[in-house]
Amino acid sequence: MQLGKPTHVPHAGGILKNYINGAFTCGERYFDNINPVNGQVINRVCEASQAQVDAAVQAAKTALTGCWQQLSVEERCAILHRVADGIEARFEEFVAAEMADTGKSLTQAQTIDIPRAAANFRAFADAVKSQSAECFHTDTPDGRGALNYSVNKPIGVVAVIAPWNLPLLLLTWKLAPALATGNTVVIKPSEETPATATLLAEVMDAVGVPAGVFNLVHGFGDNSTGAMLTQHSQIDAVTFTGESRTGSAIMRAASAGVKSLSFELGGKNAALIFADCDFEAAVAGTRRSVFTNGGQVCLCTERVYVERSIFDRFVAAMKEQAEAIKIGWPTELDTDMGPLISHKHRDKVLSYIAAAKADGAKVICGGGVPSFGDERDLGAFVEPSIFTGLSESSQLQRQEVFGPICHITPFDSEEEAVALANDSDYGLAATVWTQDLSRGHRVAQQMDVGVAWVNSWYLRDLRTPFGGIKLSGVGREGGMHSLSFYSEPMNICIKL
Ligand code: NAD
Ligand code: 6OD
Repeated sequence: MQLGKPTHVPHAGGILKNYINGAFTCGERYFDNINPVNGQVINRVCEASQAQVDAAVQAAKTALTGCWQQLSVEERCAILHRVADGIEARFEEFVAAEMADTGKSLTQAQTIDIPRAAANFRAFADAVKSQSAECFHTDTPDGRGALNYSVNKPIGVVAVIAPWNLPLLLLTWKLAPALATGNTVVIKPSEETPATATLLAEVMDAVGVPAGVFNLVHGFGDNSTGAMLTQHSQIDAVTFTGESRTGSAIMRAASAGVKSLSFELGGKNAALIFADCDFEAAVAGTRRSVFTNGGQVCLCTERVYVERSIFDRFVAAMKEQAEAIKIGWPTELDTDMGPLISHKHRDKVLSYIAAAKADGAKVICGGGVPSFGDERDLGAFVEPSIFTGLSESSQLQRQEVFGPICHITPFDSEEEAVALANDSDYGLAATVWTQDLSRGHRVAQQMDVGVAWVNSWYLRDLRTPFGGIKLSGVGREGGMHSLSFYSEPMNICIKL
């Protein structure tokens, strides 16, 4: 992989098409794909019609038994490794497209987003080869017994609906295991980030993924391709990453067909900083967990709880760190943070800042919009912002903001810290900073979340269970958990 400044945004000034049954197709309606750095149109996107969604689903249905399931696991996995190779071969184009759509920094796109997309294909292509089946010997009255065993079958046609924050990473995190286990798919990327999904379709085409196995439809959620997929009678499962409210809407839409569902939803994640932590590591780790991707990662910390004896020192250190974050052109190697995804999202984040101020929050730093004196002033930037002084019932402490923001609150005991962290409608992730190993285990295990990190953040192993509780999700993916969601075990009983 080459690291450097990408110079060319693929399809700039052109059209991003749907990919249905092995062919790139336009349609009647188009929407603009906007660069959030300066508000300029990057390219136009074909919104798929109902007829195109139907065609995509039908193609997937036909390809399911027509070709994909006829391949051996080895053959399917070899194709998925070729997809990973194809992403790596066009690495710079993927990086440039992801940066243009999201405004995320070059460093992040090069070190997290695009490498993880290739890694997702490799991980699940390899994992599926070790998928286990069950086998039991069952006693029978005649004494001869029976052999019960299970075979893993694909669920069928899977709709993969993805968000905009880590577009290709999160799309492929669900797409790769769905394909590895023998399903065929119709994917719908976010309307905010259509580019890398389109490049992925080009890779699928180039490496010989059979027509109909992978289909891409562009569009919006409500009254558009998202809703068409979740309501479609021939879709067997919906795997979704996005807002908790959207998850509820999809659950309602999918209920008529009793479809299998896997949801990764929002978070309001806490960091617990104990006085016995490695102070410098805790500050650096919390800076990362709050501000990575402009706070637009579902795992980002928005609530920081700090033991009172180090509270003032910690707040001062975080202020220094936040003020040192370089906001600017995503293409520059020393840029830490680009804009938010859109002006609409920035308005939402600014409304939380206004509410926090109205609730009496003390602004430690940020709280506004930076000024550059150039075209970036037309972008969707927000300053890294830190607040203190709010009650736990304030809007900022209850609702997911999804921006470069945190609130810091002091605590006096371990019990209080655990209670504060768990007092949330969400339950996705938590971080615990302490050098007391026993406390690390003890506190982590008491967190009401799907994943707790001790002395780190977003350290991922793709074999581990990943998902949330409460409003943060339904089900688990990762390693065997993904294989299990995307397969239906069937029982075969042989009378001996
Ligand atoms: P979103 O829910 O607005 O949109 C996600 C996707 O769903 C998009 O493709 C959108 O077009 C589609 N969609 C919207 N309404 C739909 C409907 N009624 N039917 C079908 N599809 C519909 O989310 P977003 O704004 O793109 O992403 C940000 C949110 O995602 C945040 O809440 C964040 O926490 C969450 N998220 C969670 C995780 C996780 O792993 N838990 C990961 C990433 C993002
Ligand atoms: O790393 C992952 O596998 C994952 N699902 C991350 C989710 C990030 C949310 O924005």
